[in-house]
Amino acid sequence: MIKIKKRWEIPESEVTPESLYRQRRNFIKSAGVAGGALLLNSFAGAQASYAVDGYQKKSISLDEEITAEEDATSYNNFYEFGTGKEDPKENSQRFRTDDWTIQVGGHCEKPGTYSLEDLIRPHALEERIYRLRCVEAWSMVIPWIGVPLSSILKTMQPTSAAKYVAFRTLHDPLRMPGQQRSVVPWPYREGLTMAEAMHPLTLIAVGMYGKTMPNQNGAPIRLVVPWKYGFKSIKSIVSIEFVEAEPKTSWNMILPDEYGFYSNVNPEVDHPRWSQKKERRIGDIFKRETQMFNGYQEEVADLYDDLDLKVNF
Ligand SMILES: Nc1nc2c(c(=O)[nH]1)N[C@H]1C(S)=C(S)[C@@H](COP(=O)(O)O)O[C@H]1N2
Ligand SMILES: [Mo]
Repeated sequence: MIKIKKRWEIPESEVTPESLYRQRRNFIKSAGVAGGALLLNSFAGAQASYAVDGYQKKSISLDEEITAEEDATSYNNFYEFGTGKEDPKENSQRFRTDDWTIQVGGHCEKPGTYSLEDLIRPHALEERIYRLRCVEAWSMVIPWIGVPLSSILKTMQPTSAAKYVAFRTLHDPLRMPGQQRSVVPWPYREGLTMAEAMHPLTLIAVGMYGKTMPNQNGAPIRLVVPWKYGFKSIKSIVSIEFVEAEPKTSWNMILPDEYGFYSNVNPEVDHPRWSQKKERRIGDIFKRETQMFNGYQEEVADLYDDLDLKVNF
């Protein structure tokens, strides 16, 4: 069988060597309690999030600078922890993600309650450097660590009745103080068509910048759909459901004229209140042109061959 190399694959030589990450693990272990932050990445004890430990680097060659980690972890949208850009970092630090489980249901052969370990461990972790383009016309370039959503969904054996995948975030106003106000009909929900969910670019992320996912970025497990506006990349997922009809999505429920189900990055379709032609890369002064499908046109355009993207915005 001839394996066609995808644009986002890079040579095997860049795979984190086994010995290197073993060393790193030993270092982390010996760092002990003093290395509080590092301990997040260790396997020891009840883990607060998924331990990122060795991964293969794959990315579409982006000749763009990676956004400063400090920016990507302190300028966030995560309304469960407040609506200001700096709120999620400030308000999520005590959020505990121990014993996280994900409910899988709907049209599949393997429904049930999955622990984070059960869900992720069977798959190889990959690093993917993706652009993330917020509907608010700013963007970042982030090295995510995760697993293609398709690998995970396949193990759940969706049936032919599954046409869409619906996702939900945790709803727990005591742990997520932003949910004490009804800015969003909680829980936050998102959805993809089956074809979008199974697309090789669609990632379930458990880490970024070589580390376990920070709380403010959607710990312990979030979606990353790089060709869609950022709000499709739902954080802190607790439910995955295979459904027949197009699922309700939070932003479409709030403002249906402004946010459609598809929400593909599209410089030709303006938001009713602002243009989508340009974006500001966080860290830059000047704006840059927004690219169709956020630059992933070559990979994803065929998913939408039969759709009018002005109607299905
Ligand atoms: N549960 C949940 N997921 C969410 C959001 C949210 O408010 N709640 N905000 C979305 C928006 S608008 C964007 S742009 C991205 C931001 O991800 P980042 O903070 O990691 O950059 O998360 C998305 N996922
Ligand atoms: Mo966003």
